[in-house]
Amino acid sequence: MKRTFISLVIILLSQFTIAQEYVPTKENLEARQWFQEAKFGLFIHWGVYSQLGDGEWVMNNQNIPIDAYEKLPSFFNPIAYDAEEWVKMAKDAGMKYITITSRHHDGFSMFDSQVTDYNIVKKTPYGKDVLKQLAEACRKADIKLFFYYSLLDWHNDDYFPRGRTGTEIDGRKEGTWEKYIAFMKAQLTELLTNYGDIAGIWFDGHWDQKEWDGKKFGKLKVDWHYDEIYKLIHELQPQCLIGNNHHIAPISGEDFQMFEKDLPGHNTTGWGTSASDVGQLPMEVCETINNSWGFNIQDRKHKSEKELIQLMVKSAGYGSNLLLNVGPMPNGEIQPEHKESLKNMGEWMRANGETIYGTSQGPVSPNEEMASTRKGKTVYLHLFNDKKELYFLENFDVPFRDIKLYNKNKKVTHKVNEYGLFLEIEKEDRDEVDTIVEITLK
Ligand code: JFZ
Repeated sequence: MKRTFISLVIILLSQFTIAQEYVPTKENLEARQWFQEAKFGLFIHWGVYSQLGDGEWVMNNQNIPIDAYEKLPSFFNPIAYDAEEWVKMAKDAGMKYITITSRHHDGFSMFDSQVTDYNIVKKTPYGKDVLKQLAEACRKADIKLFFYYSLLDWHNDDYFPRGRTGTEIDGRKEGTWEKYIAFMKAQLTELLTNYGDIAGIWFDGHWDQKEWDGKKFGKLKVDWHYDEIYKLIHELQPQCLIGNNHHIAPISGEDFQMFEKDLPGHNTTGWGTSASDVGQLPMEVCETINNSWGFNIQDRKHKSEKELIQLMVKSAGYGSNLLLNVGPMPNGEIQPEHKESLKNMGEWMRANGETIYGTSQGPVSPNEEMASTRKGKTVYLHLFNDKKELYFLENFDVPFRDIKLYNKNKKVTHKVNEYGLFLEIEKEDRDEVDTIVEITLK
């Protein structure tokens, strides 16, 4: 009798710990609110890989052995790196935050770390902490800073069992998983102690430890110890937002959900997040300007200004942010084509940012022709097809007072019937990139 009672208590207690859900602090909830309103950020992929001009996966893609790859830091010397210039570029583009790779899959730490010598201060002729400089520049300019942090590591022997990538890299040894987890915790502690307030940690690489049959993912092979890692982060900096590019539904302890190269719920890449895994957290879409994250000298597929702006507007139409990427060159400069794109986006944002910042998802869900955002009693309808005169908003039944062109004192001719709302946009009023219509609700 006594024994059954004790075991019952044990069972109840253990279930209690399992069921213990993450409760975000007040600071964290405020940070989420800020994030949701920010709408536009700069993603930066920069590392010793940038020198090869073949993207951040070059170690895996070219199967570069450990000892060969280790030569890269020895001549990494970004003499043109100017953190304040990067921050200014982001700010002029209308961006509110920066997310930079602190350590990518190649395992090289772009910051001063005491728990590995494989870092920018110890192994490069440059010898300075680039993140520190960026953190200071961000603080001065009132831009928030996030750190990308790779869970997967092609260089650290303790990343063992290895995942499904980097398997052909020669020179990897077999270490201990628990030591790897301890290493990550120590580095995250450094990142959240030595750089002031950090707005968020952007994890990536979870999927490396999933079984893969060439078509779809199977089950996870390891324990990432997210419970401990997430707890550590929130204890060090409660406001720090945690996101994880795992492409599954949010895990307890996370504060935002990201969508890689896809709008929320559109799994066009095939390995992205499926519609059923879209959660309730603030969202972020991340995308490249050309087709590469890390600097790629052969990639000329730069998206047009129109594509980039429409992508941002569509993201906002889902209530999501857009985190737009640049891959700085090895000297620390950003390629001119991408600087130009950001400059143009900034111009657009200065004129039309009111229809993006601080808005939430509007009543018309985004499609190829349009998107909508909403702020209080105002709906901003964004029309993308300048060849079209008549726009039809199916089932639009939100009572409104007035419909006019944004920033122009001109009413829009419209008609409501049982099918929805029809708008007529004269040719002279159509914009090649985005014709914005303002609907004032009742
Ligand atoms: C990941 C990184 O691998 C990439 O280098 C970049 O940092 C991007 C933002 O995030 O991209 C992925 C993520 C998942 C897969 C492939 C690339 N996947 O599941 O095959």
